[in-house]
Amino acid sequence: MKSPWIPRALRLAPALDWGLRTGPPRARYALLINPFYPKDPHASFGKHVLTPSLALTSIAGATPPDWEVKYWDENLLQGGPPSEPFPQVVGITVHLTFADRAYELARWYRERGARVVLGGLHVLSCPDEVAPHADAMAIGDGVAVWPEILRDVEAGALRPVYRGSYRRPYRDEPAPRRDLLPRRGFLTTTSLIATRGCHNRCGFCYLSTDGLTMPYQVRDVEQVVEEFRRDGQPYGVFIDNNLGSRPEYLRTLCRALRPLEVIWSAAVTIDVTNDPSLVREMALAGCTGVFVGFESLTGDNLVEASKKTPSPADYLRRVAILHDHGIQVNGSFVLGFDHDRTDVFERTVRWIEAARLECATFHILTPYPGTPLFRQMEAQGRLLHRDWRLYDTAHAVFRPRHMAPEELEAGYAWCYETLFSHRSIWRRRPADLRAVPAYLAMSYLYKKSNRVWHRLIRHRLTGPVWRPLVELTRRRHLRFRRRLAASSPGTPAMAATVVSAGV
Ligand code: B12
Ligand code: SF4
Repeated sequence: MKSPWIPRALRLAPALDWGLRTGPPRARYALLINPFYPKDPHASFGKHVLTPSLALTSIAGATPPDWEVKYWDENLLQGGPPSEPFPQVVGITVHLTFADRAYELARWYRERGARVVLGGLHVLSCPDEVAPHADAMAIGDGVAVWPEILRDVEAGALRPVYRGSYRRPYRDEPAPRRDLLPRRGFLTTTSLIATRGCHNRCGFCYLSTDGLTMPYQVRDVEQVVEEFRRDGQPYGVFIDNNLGSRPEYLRTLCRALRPLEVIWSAAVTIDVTNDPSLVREMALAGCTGVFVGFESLTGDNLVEASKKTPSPADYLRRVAILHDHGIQVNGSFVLGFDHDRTDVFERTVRWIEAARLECATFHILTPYPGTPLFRQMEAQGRLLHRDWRLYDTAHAVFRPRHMAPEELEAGYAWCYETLFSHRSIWRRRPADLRAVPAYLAMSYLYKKSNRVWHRLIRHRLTGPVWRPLVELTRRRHLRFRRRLAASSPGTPAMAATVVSAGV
């Protein structure tokens, strides 16, 4: 299969000028960097500027007031990393797929006199690999250790390793510094997080990484509502692993969000539909879309992955409950489990069309280092290599049970190509005709505009381009909510009259 088009700017990180002479480090100035990663040409390029990760803004929130802090995201395509003024400390977040780029940046800044601190998921799972590239590593919760790291830099007493515990009360953490983000650079800067951890422990998930203890905790709903309000955006995205882990908390949160008259989306597991009255609360509070990890339509795959979830046979009915409340569903599917054969691709896409999921994302099963899945694949001699750059869920990095790695990759590409086709977009249109124009606008901007995304990103047009659609959706949703509130619970509401942004 021919590889889809991808511009250079989304494939290669900006070159570093190794000959550049910089000024002396400015005391008490910290630069926080989200490194570049190559984008998957099969998926939407727009997804990377939907909403920012909270890793660095959370660290920034914990920065002592006498320190200056700046945020730099290489994926916003604004050129090479900043060097003027030159930072005393550079904090870099490291995931396995962009670890190489993080190390390159670390070397560049260290050679010029900055102290480099590396943190993030990859530091937790592979500390021995990361250690030589850092002056200090933050393992676990960075918010807990960042102020201490900066104080130690000031005192000239930086230690090589800092361990942050996730056991501290979550509500005590400062709010992330969203004000540091370029507002026009993202569809919305309001990434929110209300809960930490998850009631599941799926064997392939990063939450089951060795050494990661993340007890389930929630922030006070008032804190979350205040963060949403303060950012002043009409649309927010909850990046929690599973916002519905504790249904009663979600209900309380929804009631507190309702007066804001904003719209939002969140990741939940499908068991959020156990209680349709909770789905109704979500809709009344402005939820226009959910990201659901269905993972697989084959029950045996879910059992082997230790995912506690309703039976796939019941998924259609459950999706309809969300749709009946005007909530779009973006389904996430993992391909390449041990019970998957080559028919999995067509079966999954046809099911998505039958369920009329407005959007879906596909992931090739990827054994993240430190997880039970990684240990299993390693013990069975099925890992193909340890080139972390390809552990991006778009490449087969292990030998699947019932197909060749090439077949898995080709099937993955076919799934995206089919799902993003005009035909499939049309097949999945909302049942309510009034919602179709907005659905098509969103779908085409998100799925069919890969030729223009790098320009929108580079010229900081992401926010302005999405804004009218988001505002239109918010207004439609307010009307929808009024009708929903007037209808009695249990009546399928004005089925899918609303289209959510982006997800
Ligand atoms: C927002 C998000 C995105 C955004 C933005 C990504 C980005 N890199 O900017 C988008 C939608 C673009 C995205 C894309 C992808 N994502 Co993503 N994403 C997330 C999500 C939902 C939230 C991240 C977040 O803000 N967490 C909250 C912060 C506070 O936690 P944190 O990042 O762990 O940071 C803490 C510590 O690690 C530490 N820390 C982190 N960095 C630093 C730096 C310093 C200096 C210090 C001191 C400490 C420190 O302190 C922080 C506070 O405690 C997570 C799931 C999750 N809930 O975490 C997945 C997640 C990170 N994504 C994941 C994946 C697989 C992807 C994709 C590959 C999926 C795909 N096929 O498209 C792509 C590629 C992106 C890439 N290569 O990074 C996986 C990563 C798995 C792994 N082991 O690496 C996760 C964990 C989801 C999952 N359940 O599997 N993603
Ligand atoms: S339900 Fe999702 S977040 Fe929770 S453990 Fe499983 S994959 Fe991870």
